[in-house]
Amino acid sequence: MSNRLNTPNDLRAFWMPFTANRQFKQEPRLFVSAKDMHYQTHDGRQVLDATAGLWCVNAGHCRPKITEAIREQAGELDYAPAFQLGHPKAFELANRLVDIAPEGMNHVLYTNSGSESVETALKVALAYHRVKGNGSRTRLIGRERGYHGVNFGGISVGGIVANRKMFGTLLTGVDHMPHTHLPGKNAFTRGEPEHGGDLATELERIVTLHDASTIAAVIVEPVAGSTGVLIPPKGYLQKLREICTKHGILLIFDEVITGFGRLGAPFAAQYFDVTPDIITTAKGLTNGVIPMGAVFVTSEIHDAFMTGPEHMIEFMHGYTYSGNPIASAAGLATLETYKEEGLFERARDIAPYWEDALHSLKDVKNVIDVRNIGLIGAIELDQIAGEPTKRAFTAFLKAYEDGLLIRTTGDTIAMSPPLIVEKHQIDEIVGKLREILTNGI
Ligand code: PXG
Repeated sequence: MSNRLNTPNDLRAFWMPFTANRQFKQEPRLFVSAKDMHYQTHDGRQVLDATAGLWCVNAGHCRPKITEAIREQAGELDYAPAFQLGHPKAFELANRLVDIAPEGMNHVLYTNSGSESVETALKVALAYHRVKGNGSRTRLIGRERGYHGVNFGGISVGGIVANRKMFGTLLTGVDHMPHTHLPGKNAFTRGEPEHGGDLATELERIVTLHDASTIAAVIVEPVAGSTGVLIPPKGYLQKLREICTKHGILLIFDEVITGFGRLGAPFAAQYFDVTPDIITTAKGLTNGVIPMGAVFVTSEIHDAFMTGPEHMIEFMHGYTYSGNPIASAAGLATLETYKEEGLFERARDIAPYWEDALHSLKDVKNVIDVRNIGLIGAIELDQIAGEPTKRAFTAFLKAYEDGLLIRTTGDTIAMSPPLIVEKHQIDEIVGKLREILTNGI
């Protein structure tokens, strides 16, 4: 294509997601290609990706096996109807997914995003109780500062005020546990914080208030990502599991960012050795390359639906693109890449180096906390008085100019590099951050 432009001639038509549109359009930041750990910008610069895109490109960019699988699938079977028909790769992928899932999570429903995985999980939970004859279990419990995507169920159980306040009354019958962020006690903790495990007992209080017979499910991110990386205090997730089991409440782990090796195990459930009843995933499932999500459920949940006449649809839910052939091919090639290159183990092995490197920033100006787990890290900055988010956003812009991609949320810098990151690249990330935070903002 001879007249291909690297810079579109007009940026106005695209109303960009979760973006300061006016700022962006004055100073656009466009990526035009990527390879392994780097993006290339429209003005010809290399940018080191410390965020795996948006927490999704776990195997690094433009990996040959995944690219080739997509190319081949697009030429062989482009689309197959998802309802009452199928194609082999969707089944094959489900089997490979179940192989790496926690024991007992033997069934998978497909979606196209993390947000849809959350909606699907909440609907499965409600319907499960109903088919079991417990139709009074309709309440959903989330957590303050939780992020579960942007659809109505997700923002209802979510706890990020800015994502909720514009959109009316949301779902009814939702309650929230307190978040677990205790900076006064846990600042600069390496890994799981000591303090705050007892906050799980707040769930008991909520159960007492509403009565267990009205509660369908509790949903949490094992590690809360979008709100600025909140790592579960020691014992917290185990305690949530105990309380849910005791009261017959389903426990949903939203593993959209923790899934597929981010913590050095396939899922956070295995990392923390806590098995929920439902796991939501997306992002790393296809290396972020083709939109796809998957919701894992136990046999107990799946089998509860398999009753009634066999010609009847058991669960009235699904998407046109559930298990889309090209997404399935991308998913299979992604799982093969993770396996062949031992990327989950790699993440586990390099995590201590990552931890040391991040915590070396402890004494840098305006750094008020450093948090880390697996290949996730956060650096919280002191807010500029009266101008929340500005310090971190300035750091983001400076880093981009300096060839480093970071994410910011509030005044926290969040990072989650691809699992192929090398030690010298970790040094580069931390070196650039030190320079920016010391001299740039
Ligand atoms: N659940 C969780 C836990 C997530 O982190 C979603 C659901 C929604 O996924 P979709 O695919 O619908 O966007 C997410 C998404 C960030 C960031 O920088 C995080 C997400 C998305 C974009 C940016 O924190 N998480």
